[in-house]
Amino acid sequence: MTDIDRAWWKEAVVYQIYPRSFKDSDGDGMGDIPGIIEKVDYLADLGVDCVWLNPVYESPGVDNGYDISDYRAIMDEFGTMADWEALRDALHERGIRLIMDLVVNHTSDEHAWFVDARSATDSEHRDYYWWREGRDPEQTTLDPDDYDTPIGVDEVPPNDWESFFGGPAWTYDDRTGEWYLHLFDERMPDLNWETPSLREDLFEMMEWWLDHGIDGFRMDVINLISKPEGLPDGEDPTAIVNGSDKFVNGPRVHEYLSELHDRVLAGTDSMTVGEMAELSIDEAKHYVGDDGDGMSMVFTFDHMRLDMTDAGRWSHRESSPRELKETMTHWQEGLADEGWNSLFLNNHDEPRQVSRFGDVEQYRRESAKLLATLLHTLRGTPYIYQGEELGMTNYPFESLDEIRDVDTIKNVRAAQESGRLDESDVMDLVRYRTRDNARTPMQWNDAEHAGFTDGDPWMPVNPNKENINAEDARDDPNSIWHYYRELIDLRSERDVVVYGDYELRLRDHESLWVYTRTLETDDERDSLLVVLNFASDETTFDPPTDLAGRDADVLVSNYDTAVDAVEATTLHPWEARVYDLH
Ligand code: TEU
Repeated sequence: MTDIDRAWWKEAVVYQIYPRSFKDSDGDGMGDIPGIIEKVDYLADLGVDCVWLNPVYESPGVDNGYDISDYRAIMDEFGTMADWEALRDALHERGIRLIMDLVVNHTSDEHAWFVDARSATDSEHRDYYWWREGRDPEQTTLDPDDYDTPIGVDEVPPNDWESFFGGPAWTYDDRTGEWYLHLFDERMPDLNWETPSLREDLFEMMEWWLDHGIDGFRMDVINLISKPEGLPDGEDPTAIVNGSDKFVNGPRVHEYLSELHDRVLAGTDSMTVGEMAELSIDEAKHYVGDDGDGMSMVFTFDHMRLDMTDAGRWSHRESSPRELKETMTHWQEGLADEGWNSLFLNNHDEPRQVSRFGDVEQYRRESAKLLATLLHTLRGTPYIYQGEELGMTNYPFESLDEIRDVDTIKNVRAAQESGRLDESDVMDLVRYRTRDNARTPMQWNDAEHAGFTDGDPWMPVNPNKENINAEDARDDPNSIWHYYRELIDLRSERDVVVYGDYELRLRDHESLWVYTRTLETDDERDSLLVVLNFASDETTFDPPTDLAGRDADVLVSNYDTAVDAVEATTLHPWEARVYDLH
């Protein structure tokens, strides 16, 4: 018997919008907020419950909006505050909530705080950021030639940390002769959460957005906000970037986030999802568990690292469906009793899921549907990244000139300079990995520029818009789009999809992923069986003995299937079945 601990954000399906690439309304080639408003009925038809909007704040656009110069203003290219309010209302009128991206590990270097901070060592906002004197190279193992300092400055940075975008995490600023910290681009300085007035300013900014009627926050790299005392050099040579063993889940992170929760979120019905690279289950519970910081759920990335070697993101190894099953099961089991998972296989930072985990060559439609079945029947909140519901694929990039993403450009340059990448494999890796795969324009129809814009799109449109686009998908009852609708409907009809326990079956099978979801309440026991054939070949499914022969019918499948019991069968390539167990 279970008391269901209900929450709207557990029951919701979230749709992620990357505004730059969703819909352009004014022909400048870049998506905008009025463009999103044109498409709110599309979202309502799909049946999603919540939109997560990637950053739309004022920004010079070094990292497509993750470099914010004013938290309380909308970027000109995206529209005005009045447009944003109209979007909020259009969504709310259709029963769709809205969560905003919260980027508070860093700002843009054009933010007024940083402009003031860098003006003098005793400026009012100096301590909103991390400033340190450089070190004498003689006293370190660092080579001064690796750093960009003016002639006459013979210094190396305060420590050896590296930026996620490649190169050092420190930049020398000749106005005051000190270095500032940036875990991402040098134009994205890290905020110093140790400064109480900074925290106060950030909390007020969050309240301001809640007062504007938003329903929660997606918290960007939120487990990086606390840096350790003394800013020590990294010690772990296998760390994802040098120093991450020191600044990920730093010493005061829970203190800050509890304060944020008590001060801003407590008593509101808003949701928070924390983006957290490098997280163990025990650590996750400190954020989302019963005695945690009150965060609703976490985005974790173990399953996004399976196809990398120890060399990190700019490497590639083949990973197997079984590894994916084991990794995601580890999180399903780990947060079974406390905490809550978010379910995703792609987002604006990752390649397209069907290209990465499915078979785009032979079984694009079938494998896209199988991946959808997985995400919508595991325990947790499913996220749909724009275009995923169409089975959009990676883009056939041919040269680095086509790449816009600062992360790809800088990391590739750094890897080439250090000799880690030879020219022959650069483009293979870029095509496979670049974040720009996710950022090509949404494919609305088969017209020029896929109906995304009347102007020149800021990123090229995938030529497969001819047969992968929203208009065709909506006309075809057998499309991936309609299949997503079915899964979303199933979630809203059956509590077991949201709240049921997950139990993995046939654990050792190489290509079948089989699990039950079971919900016991006072008056009933509801069970589903999910069977997924992660292979481009037919595969025999022998049900576990306790389920064999059980009366059942198939609720959702990507092939035509009618059964009245769970029986041994040969599954088609990428076949997915959700059985209703009677
Ligand atoms: O991403 C954080 C992050 O660490 C990665 O997912 C990132 O894309 C990659 O590791 C870079 O090396 C978040 C945002 O989602 C991303 O778009 C931003 O670029 C980044 O933070 C900085 O704000």
